[in-house]
Amino acid sequence: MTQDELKAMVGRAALDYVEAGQIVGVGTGSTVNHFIDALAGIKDRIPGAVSSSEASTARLARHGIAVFDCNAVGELAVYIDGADEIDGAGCMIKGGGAALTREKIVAAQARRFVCIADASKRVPVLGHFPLPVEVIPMAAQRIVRQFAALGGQATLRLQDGAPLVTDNGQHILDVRGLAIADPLGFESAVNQWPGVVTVGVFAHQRASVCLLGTADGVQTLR
Ligand code: ABF
Repeated sequence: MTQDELKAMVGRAALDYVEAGQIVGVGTGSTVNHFIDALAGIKDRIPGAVSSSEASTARLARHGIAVFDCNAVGELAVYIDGADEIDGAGCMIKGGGAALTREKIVAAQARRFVCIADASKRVPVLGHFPLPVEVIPMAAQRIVRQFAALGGQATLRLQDGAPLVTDNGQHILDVRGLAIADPLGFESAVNQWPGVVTVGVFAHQRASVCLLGTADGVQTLR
């Protein structure tokens, strides 16, 4: 099976976690795109979705699925999203698609986080994938130096030769060379650095369930 077929398989499997009559939290990325396409088949069973990015909002809208503002709805039963890495405790690195801030906001609003990913995303220790950190532009170079003090090499993410601008009007640093053995402590510490909008470690909002796409089918990790 190709990586895309594995993503499609877990995207479809995530439908089992969508509760009838409940608004569903929807993440961002190529795996979630498969989930959104599958969700279109059962859209009459749910009032709609809360989305974590402009890209997912546009895809949901194309399928005729209503998209609600976070502030217009209460607690969500479930948030379904992909990850760049996930460890054995359900802690993740996210943000490869630059949507980490809204992803963390919607995840925090949901009772349950269901992570959908192909098997390549499962790692023993987070940090091989460059850690995305959304930052206020004027703080970027000081934050680069703070990561250097921890042994990380942070670089500004570019798009078409210019700094990438997120949906929130901010910049992204990608940090290489970290081995994040204590995701909860690391996330709490970096959250305190002035100018950090969101660190792409999801430990406080870790996955309660992970649907992992493998050659043998969907593996459910809890
Ligand atoms: C989002 O999509 C991100 O947090 C993560 O960067 C990415 C996962 O990528 P994909 O599903 O495209 O492999 O959830």
